[in-house]
Amino acid sequence: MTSYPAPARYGTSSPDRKPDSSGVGVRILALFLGIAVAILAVTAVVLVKTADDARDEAALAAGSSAQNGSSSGFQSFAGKMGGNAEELALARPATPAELPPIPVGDVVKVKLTVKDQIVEIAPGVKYRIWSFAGTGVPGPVIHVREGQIVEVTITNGGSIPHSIDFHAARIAPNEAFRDAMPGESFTYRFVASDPGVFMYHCGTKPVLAHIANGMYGAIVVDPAKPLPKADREYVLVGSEFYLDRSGVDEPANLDMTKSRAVTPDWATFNGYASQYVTHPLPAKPGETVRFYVVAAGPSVDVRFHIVGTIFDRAWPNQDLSRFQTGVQTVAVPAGGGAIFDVKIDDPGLYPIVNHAFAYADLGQVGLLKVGNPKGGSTH
Ligand SMILES: [Cu+2]
Repeated sequence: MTSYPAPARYGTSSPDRKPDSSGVGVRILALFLGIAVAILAVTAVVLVKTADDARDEAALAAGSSAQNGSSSGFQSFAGKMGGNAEELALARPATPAELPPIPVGDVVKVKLTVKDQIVEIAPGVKYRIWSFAGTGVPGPVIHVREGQIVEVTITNGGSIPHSIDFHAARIAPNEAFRDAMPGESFTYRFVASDPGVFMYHCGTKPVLAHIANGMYGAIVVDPAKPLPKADREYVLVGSEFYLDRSGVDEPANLDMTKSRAVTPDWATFNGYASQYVTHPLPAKPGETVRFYVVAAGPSVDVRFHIVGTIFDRAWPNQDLSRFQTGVQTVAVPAGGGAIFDVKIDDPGLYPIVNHAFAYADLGQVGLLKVGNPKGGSTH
């Protein structure tokens, strides 16, 4: 049987090892160790300092993000309003959200004269838009019935080429959606063959800029076989804005870099941040309220949700062949539309939000005021 020698214990000197007879060696070793420790200590201090700086920067960014709604590194003007923001918001009448009636006749004539305009998109925040009809942003809501002919005349009263692309049309876009030069006017027709709620917008390059500058709107095509009866019908067009300055002292223009990075300063329903918080959309208890929602973007979806209730019916992507029931939130994609029915019995203030809350925070929020409730809203 072979036996192995027990291993030398740690710290005990092996009898084979030459005892360190030179005290000088020990001292040199100690010196080196000392220097190494000092270097490590200095490095540690530097690292801690760097980490602190990074943490400070992160905190700063987070702080400005909370205030400005962006941590992208772009300068954000989110939340920067005129001094008397509350008064300004109250004094400005809300953009009408009610669905307008359907014009009679087989042909519905839609005449749009594009115009450069300065509008307010939030209290005291001015922005230079390219307006589809000289009536601000979004363009007018168009309401027709399935089977009607829509005759569109676009007149370009602006300073650069523009066009109009209807998502409700089945038509060769190179003809119908072509550019109208400044001063030019032309007409095309399409049959409203597909019911639902659709976006229309300028399709001139760069489309991102033309949509970001306010060239969009909604067209509602009622189905030939009507939807279940609704007591009230509202149209909400979601969109976001990218500002090159605050817009408080002088009107802002589009910041194309921010729009490419999808770092908006403001998000709205019907072109003005939080306008239906200041001026809630009314309903009576027990009424069926229908919402036609379009996400115009240019790039942000609307995750449509009403706080405190559940949609009784939802037609995602305006597929009217069926509806979903008991739905909490539906994503309306940028460039898409959806229809929602809600019936609320209890009086109260029910927040209407983009449940991607970054955008609610930037102004894509409103209130449905059912009855005459007491107290303020929660969101
Ligand atoms: Cu345009």
